[in-house]
Amino acid sequence: MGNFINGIIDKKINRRNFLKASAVGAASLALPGCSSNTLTKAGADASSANSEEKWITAACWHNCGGRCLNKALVVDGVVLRQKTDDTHPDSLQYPQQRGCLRGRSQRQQVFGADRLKYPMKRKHWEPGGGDKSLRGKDEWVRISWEEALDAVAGEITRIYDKFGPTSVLARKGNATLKLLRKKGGYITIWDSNSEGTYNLDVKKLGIPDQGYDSANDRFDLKNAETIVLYGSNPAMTSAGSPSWYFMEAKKAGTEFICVGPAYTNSAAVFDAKWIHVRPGTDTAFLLAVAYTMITEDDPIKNPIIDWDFLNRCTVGFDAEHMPAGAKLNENFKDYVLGKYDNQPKTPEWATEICGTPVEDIQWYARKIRKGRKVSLLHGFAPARNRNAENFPQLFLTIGAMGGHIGKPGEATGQSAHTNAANSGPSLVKPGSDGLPSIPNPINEYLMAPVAWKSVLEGKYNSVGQWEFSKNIKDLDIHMIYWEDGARFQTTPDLMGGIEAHRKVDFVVANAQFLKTEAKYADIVLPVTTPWENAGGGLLDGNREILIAYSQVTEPLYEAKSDIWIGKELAKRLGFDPKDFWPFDEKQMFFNQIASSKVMLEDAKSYGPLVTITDADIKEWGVKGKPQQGKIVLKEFLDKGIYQFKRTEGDQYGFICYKDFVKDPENNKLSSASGKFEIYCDAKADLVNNMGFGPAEFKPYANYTVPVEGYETTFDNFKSKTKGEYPYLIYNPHYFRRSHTVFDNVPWLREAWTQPIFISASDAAEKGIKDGDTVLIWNKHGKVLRNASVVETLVPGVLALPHGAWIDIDEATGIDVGGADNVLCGPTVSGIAVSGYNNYNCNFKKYEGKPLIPDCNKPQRIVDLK
Ligand SMILES: Nc1nc2c(c(=O)[nH]1)N[C@H]1C(S)=C(S)[C@@H](COP(=O)(O)OP(=O)(O)OC[C@H]3O[C@@H](n4cnc5c(=O)[nH]c(N)nc54)[C@H](O)[C@@H]3O)O[C@H]1N2
Ligand SMILES: Nc1nc2c(c(=O)[nH]1)N[C@H]1C(S)=C(S)[C@@H](COP(=O)(O)OP(=O)(O)OC[C@H]3O[C@@H](n4cnc5c(=O)[nH]c(N)nc54)[C@H](O)[C@@H]3O)O[C@H]1N2
Ligand SMILES: [Mo]
Repeated sequence: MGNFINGIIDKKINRRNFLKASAVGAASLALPGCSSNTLTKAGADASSANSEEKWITAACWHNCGGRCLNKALVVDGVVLRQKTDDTHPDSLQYPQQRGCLRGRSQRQQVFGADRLKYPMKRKHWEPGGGDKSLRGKDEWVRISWEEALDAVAGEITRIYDKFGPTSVLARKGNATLKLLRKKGGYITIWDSNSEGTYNLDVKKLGIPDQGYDSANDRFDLKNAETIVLYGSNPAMTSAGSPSWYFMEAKKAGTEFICVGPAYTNSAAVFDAKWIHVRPGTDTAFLLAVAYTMITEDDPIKNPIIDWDFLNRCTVGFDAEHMPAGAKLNENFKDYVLGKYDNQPKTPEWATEICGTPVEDIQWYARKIRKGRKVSLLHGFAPARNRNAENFPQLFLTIGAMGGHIGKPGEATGQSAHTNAANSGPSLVKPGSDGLPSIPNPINEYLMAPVAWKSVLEGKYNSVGQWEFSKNIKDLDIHMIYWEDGARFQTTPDLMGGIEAHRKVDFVVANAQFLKTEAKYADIVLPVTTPWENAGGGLLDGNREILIAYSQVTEPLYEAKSDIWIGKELAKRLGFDPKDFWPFDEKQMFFNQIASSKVMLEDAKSYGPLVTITDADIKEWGVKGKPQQGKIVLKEFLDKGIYQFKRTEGDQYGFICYKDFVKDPENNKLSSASGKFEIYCDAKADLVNNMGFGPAEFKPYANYTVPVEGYETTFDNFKSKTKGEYPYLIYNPHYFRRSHTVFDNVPWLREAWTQPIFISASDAAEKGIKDGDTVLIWNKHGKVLRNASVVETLVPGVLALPHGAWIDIDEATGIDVGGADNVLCGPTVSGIAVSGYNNYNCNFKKYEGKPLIPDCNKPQRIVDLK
């Protein structure tokens, strides 16, 4: 039986495969820009005495929820080995920033056989499009940079002249896209991605922007009797030290509860009690928790609700606490008790939806009662669902009912990504490169899940960003420019996206690999990775660190930086590159370092981080002024990191909302009332006015049936007749990759498969065994994956790891890569959230040709004609 931790079926890293993979890595080192005897050096003579050896801090730049120190051993220009943080001894107070297998495999990514070597165009492309239906399946032809840049500039000019800036769609990137902004701008895509419905301007509820840093810092964890990890899986999704911090609390006696559809790695590591909740049904679960708290509470005999907290710090809980000027004469408590819809939100009502046993709902409600020290920590996964618009407010409401806010050991807030287990303002902050900012003059957004539908239909709902009101406009996209990111692959409705890509006149991508954006483009411009970039750069991560990386290798093959491409295109578009890049990369890096900040002893203000002397400025040949900081420039670059020294009990500890909870009148929150808004007209108006979904969101957290979610797996929910797509499916973020990055790396493919996780009972019903090839499909698309049959998943729910590269078999139309967004479609409601975790599907054992293991599948390497 497979296991949920890594989906390993029967695949072990064997010595033969390891050597094979290493050989690919070594062979790929024989590149222009590296010394000619690279292969011999890498293969046989690594420790030769007269070689020049140097450990260089190498960027580990991915959006993986960690930020670790990565060093590369460079011998005569060749990377031989990697290591991680050994700049100081490891301790809990002052931990090393250690990398994971992904970071440690990075040389297989940077020097991968799949790196794009030359500018290229698809064979049947011609200005205006050529045969557009061939996008994604045409042959590639090598072209010169001259030809590529002329062609791209030609199409940009033609399309802007003929159709204007609103005919251009672009997303993510700050080099070549600057030119498009100067040309008049472009329409972009707005995506709720990481934070889901925490993007609905939760400041109006009194929560910090997007919910970030709303819990306490790491030294406070063990003050909790109970830590709830709510839809959060730091052991998989927050690399670095967060799991260690939680483990210390565990050792100190803190009990852990994990809430969600799977018994996660984190639940296993912290030996948590697992509360089963189907994905996308948290509102039902939490309403029943509220019902239990309300009906069991007796201020004298059985105090569960913290009435003092509700009185002082919130508005809208009940009829006695309504905010001034409330538009609706309804309150949360009476809603929960069923006063308005004759449906009390009992555990028996909820269990039909969320699947949580009644006694577990009650157990949870009693656990988080007033007076116990409870930290309620949420990830954003429960907010990445259709109809999860009430999750932020409801999670807050429950925390407030128990009074678990703003005290040692008590928190109600976010714990995920780089600030998992450790909330608080940054103690060290990266500076700015000092380049002039060139804003996009067009303030138009396609909402991500319906972006491709909009392109195909020629109409979109222009709600703006933070303006939010329905406004249908015409849309006529002629060109797509992909610079950074993988925003075609990572946006819902990939199949619609392919159609949209085959409709427009021109698609261009800057790319390191044949990422999906490049695969479906007409012209692909090969770009460098941060290991090749002249100058170097800074990377921030958790609140205590700032990493400074340097160039590890010369640019590979003909790859160029995005900035170089930007400058070359600028000339061809009649702009002066100096207007965009008035100085070089070295000066940019210097500016970043010089303007980096560190928190001062008063634990409020910031001062310069790095000490810079006149001699440094001279040596670098840059413009700047000397300054006094906390670390000298050379040491910063040699170590590659500045790590703020914390000690327990220091002045940098953080208890979110502490001042507010002590004295609400003099420390108002961001909401209109200055308090936590359990009733908030602004929230309801904002969600309902966007025009994406049924206007049924109330000013308090109410239950709404999702447009796609658990209920829609039935034809008839009342009689429990299942529908055409009777399963829920969600996308855990996954060890093998950072989103789409590393998907092609052989070592990581061996370490982790890309399975479909299926519960043992569902698999048994369908006669599916571990490792069988399974077809998963819905009305949006079809994918094939091998089954990993697990006991750790709620029945009726499948888990498809996020980020695998789409790989359409053109004969069958089936994606054999297992891409999440083939199945996650354009169904929207509310704020048009990207609902990655509650869509519907069906599955069966595949009768066609079985899949070969990913690690035996050829990498996506371009065969240039
Ligand atoms: N290895 C790796 N790490 C990553 C990333 C990556 O791609 N790979 N991506 C990074 C990024 S950008 C982000 S945003 C974070 C995401 O970090 P997380 O949000 O922690 O990651 P997820 O795996 O989406 O969700 C965590 C767990 O929540 C549970 N869950 C899913 N849906 C629901 C739901 O509807 N309700 C409840 N109660 N629980 C649910 C599942 O058990 C899931 O395993 O990860 C970061 N870290
Ligand atoms: N179905 C589904 N979809 C999801 C999610 C989900 O859970 N389910 N999760 C969502 C979340 S939380 C997030 S944060 C997004 C992430 O979405 P993206 O940000 O689109 O994903 P990444 O794979 O991190 O994109 C990195 C890409 O940028 C390229 N790149 C890196 N550096 C450079 C550079 O210097 N120049 C250029 N030109 N390119 C560069 C890399 O090669 C890689 O292709 O995905 C979202 N999409
Ligand atoms: Mo994310």
